[in-house]
Amino acid sequence: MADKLNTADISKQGVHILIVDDDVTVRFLMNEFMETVGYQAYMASNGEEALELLKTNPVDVVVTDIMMPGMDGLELTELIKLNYDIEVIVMTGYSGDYSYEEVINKGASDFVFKPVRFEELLLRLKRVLKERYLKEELRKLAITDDLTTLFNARHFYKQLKMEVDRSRRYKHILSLLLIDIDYFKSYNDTYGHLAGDKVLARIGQVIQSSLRRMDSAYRYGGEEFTIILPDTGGEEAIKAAKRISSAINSERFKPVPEKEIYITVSIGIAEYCAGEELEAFVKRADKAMYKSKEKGRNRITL
Ligand code: GH3
Ligand code: MG
Ligand code: MG
Ligand code: MG
Repeated sequence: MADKLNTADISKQGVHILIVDDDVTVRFLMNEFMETVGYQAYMASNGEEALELLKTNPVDVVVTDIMMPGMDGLELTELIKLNYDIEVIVMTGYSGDYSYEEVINKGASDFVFKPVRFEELLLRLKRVLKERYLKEELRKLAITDDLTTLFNARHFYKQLKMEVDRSRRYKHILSLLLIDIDYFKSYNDTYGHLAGDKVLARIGQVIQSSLRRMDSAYRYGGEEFTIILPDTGGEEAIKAAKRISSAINSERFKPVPEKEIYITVSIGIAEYCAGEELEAFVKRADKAMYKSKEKGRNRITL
């Protein structure tokens, strides 16, 4: 973790800062400072211009003046926090017109007094960037399955709900794959749980690399995986299932030096039916998967 933080700190080309101030001198001095430090900087002379810039540019942190003609820094902060995942640092005068509390309540991560001491701003910026990085890591951790690095089951239900809603609203087709490893208990019993874990991890990678760009894969349970296939009907889903199944089949595992083992999977497919409940949709994929088991395993059932 510590290593990664340092790397994040060092790779400054990746950091994009937007400076918003109606004072042209402040704007240009700040811009020069950011570029000296190694950050990529953009400039805007008011809130409206800043919002326009944000529409087309990737920005990590906005450093905004508070007193500006038109939209003030507080309103800008509020709008940014409402619409983007961007951090805001507010620059305020000593006049006392705005309080620290007000600034933070609008969603700003920090504030600095004007005239700005660059060393102080840099320290605050670094802290905000570090928190942003940690927040992102935490978000990823919460949706990732450790062993396979696929998404986890919690994220599966969230994404499936989103796709089902989208499918209902726009009448898009949608398919779901449920994949279960065949005779996995006997693999564990013969070669041990750790060897089994290695298989799961590799199968996770194989599944991930067999996906099309819009598809997403999840570890649904112990040795069960799901794949959401947006804009995909049953027949297309069969093709995807065949591709994944044969990619898994061609892997060779060596739990002990003298053995080479291949793994098969049973797959169930369901195409979303208009009006169907989420649970019923998943259940149909599960039923189809059990049909594949009944028919002798290493099968695909729609
Ligand atoms: P089937 O062909 O009917 O699917 O047989 P199976 O043995 O694969 O199925 P079953 O549902 O009876 O057992 C699943 C097994 O998967 C149980 C357990 O040994 C194994 N398993 C589940 N989660 C994990 C895991 O995280 N790591 C390892 N190594 N094994 C797991
Ligand atoms: Mg001003
Ligand atoms: Mg199972
Ligand atoms: Mg199984």
